[in-house]
Amino acid sequence: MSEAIEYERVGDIAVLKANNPPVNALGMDVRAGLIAGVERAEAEGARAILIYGGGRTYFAGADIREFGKPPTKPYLPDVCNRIEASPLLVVSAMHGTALGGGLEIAVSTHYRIAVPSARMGLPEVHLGLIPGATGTQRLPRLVGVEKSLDIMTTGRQINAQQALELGVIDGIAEGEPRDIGLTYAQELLDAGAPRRAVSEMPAPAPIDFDAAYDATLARSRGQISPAYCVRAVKAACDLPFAEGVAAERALFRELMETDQRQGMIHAFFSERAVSKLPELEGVAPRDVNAIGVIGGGTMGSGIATACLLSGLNVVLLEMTPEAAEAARGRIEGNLGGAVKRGKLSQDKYDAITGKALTLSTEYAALSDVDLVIEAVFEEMGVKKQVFTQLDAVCKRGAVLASNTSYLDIDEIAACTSRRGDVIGLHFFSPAHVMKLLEVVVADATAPDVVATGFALGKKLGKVSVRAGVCDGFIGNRILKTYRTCADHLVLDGASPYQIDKAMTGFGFAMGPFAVADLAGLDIGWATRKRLAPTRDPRERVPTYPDKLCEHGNFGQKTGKGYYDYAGGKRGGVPNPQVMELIEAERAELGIAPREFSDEDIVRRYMASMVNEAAKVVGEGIARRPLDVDMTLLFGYGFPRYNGGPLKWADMQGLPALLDDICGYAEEDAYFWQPAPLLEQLVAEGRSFDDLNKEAA
Ligand code: 3H9
Repeated sequence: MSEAIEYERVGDIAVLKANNPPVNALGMDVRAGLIAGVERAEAEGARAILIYGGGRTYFAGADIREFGKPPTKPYLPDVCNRIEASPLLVVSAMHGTALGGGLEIAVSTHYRIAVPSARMGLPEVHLGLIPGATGTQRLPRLVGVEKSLDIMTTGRQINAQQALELGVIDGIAEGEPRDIGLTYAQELLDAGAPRRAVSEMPAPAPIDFDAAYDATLARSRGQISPAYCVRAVKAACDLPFAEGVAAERALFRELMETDQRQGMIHAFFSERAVSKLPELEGVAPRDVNAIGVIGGGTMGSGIATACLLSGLNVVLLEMTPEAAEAARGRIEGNLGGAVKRGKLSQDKYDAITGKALTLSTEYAALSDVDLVIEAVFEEMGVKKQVFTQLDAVCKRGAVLASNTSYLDIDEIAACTSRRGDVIGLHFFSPAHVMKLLEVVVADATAPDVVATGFALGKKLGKVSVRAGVCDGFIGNRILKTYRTCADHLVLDGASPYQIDKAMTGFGFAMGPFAVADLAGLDIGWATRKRLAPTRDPRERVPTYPDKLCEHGNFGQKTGKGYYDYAGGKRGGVPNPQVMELIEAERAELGIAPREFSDEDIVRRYMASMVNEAAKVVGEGIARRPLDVDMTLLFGYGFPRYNGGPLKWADMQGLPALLDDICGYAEEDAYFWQPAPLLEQLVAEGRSFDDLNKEAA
């Protein structure tokens, strides 16, 4: 018998305990162990079988690490069917998270009981898949088509109470899973309860599947697996069980071959790998309980909100009592939003605003905080003043962090007497919502300060990425390059609207021009002015966006930018002045506009992003390609199903991308300088993912 499933006999009941930490994933040994356990129970004359998970959870799903490799027997759907086919009474006792294949095993057993904290779901869509172990055939028979489609197409988890109400489980009981399972199984035996097979239940009533398919496809912004769930569930209505299972298997296998599946599984593992850095092994973070935040604008208030929501005490420093009050208003507004969304109770809100938050106008108020984050105006002189003050008032060992989005942290650190304590913690706005945190490590930053940055990120529920110092770090540096590519496309003939459409077609939540309107066009304007004195004369920089700004059109906040937001239209309509300004600039520069297909636009835009990303990795600003991928995914709206720019590049094929870049360089050799790392990988026949694996 496999060690992944432990066998025990308690009276008439055979107990199968999963022993495959950390999450009892249904790898080959577990699958084989389940079948062997059922066979042994039958051979030994047991009357019932109890299945439960050792450690922290029931089965959390198929073993994702096996995906993409040749499947090995016994296959999970066969395991599910074998369990259900047993003449013995089979009971599941669930705790932790019964997800994907785990829930599919559970609904193949005849009765299910769970502890109150148990959660369950079919999250396969988040991996670019559908439930592929009979879940699309069994769950609709159990709870109906609409409810099961909701669970499958969203991948959301339900709690034990909801599962009970839906009929996914039969009971809830407090206690250890083994104990509640044994008690329940014995009760069922004593009551002479019948064996109950979901596959033998009548086929569920159909719905308008064509409409459901179209609606699901439209909702998923280019991701195909949710719509495949609809097709699989339709099979549950149309076909006998066994044929439905075959149809599900065919759809599952089809998805297994897609780039979307590869992209999403890359995202799953990278999201977890991103904060695992060899340099942090064995390095303990410093204790952080009280946080100082300097500056109470949108960013500072967002950072303060994130910290307060995670149970930290915050001292927020502003210049004047009025500004401090305004900051309090912003933070209370953010927290009030969390109460409305059900993320924060009124009691907690009262406690946070009453005690955990202090506002001050005196630096001395920061003398006792463990970590301070400055979020003041992006100007080196201002930052230096702030850090000089912090050096004077903060206690020894306090971490001094800057939220700058591009300034040199080494230079900021140099104005203190404690360079090792200085780090960049770059949040994304709104900081209490956005998941990304760039942890920017300067030359002298001490390892335990880096560890503290990552520990804080974890506490705040962020995806933290290590970045080195350069203008814009990982994310904004790459953004600047693909934005420039978009600007060049506009000068040469595309419209901002066509580019936005092409990039939302690729899967971005918004195109670059709509994003600029949201962020405020004055930001790019200020950056262009800042960089103008040192700009290389070969750089092509359009001037029409400056003209928009000169007329006070800063995007959404002024009602007009690339789009016109008059009439309260959320997405806005194209601002007619924009094309006039563009055409005038093209005429002035003597550019004859040419046609770009949406595909051309995507290809160039992505090539520029990949090329810059390869430079960022090659220069060590990002340690691994996956660090770039997670930055773009969690901070810049990159579609998860494309994995990240460098995973996407691998899937496209690096030689073809490099060829494209070299072709574009014939038009503009300055902008399209191929990244040395990209050239090297192509020459060696390797991929970005090879670099990820080498760094693991
Ligand atoms: C499926 O079931 C398909 C079937 O329908 C059909 C098949 C034919 N496999 O997240 P954590 C690892 S698809 C392998 O940090 P938490 C994870 O990488 C599957 N490994 O813990 C990490 O490793 P490391 C459907 C897995 O407490 C460690 O376990 N199921 C798997 O924050 C701890 O994970 C899912 O999609 C796995 N299935 O969260 C569930 N799951 O320490 C995916 C986790 O080396 N999993 N690992 O970095 C989750 O959502 C969360 O991991 C879970 C625990 C909620 C379970």
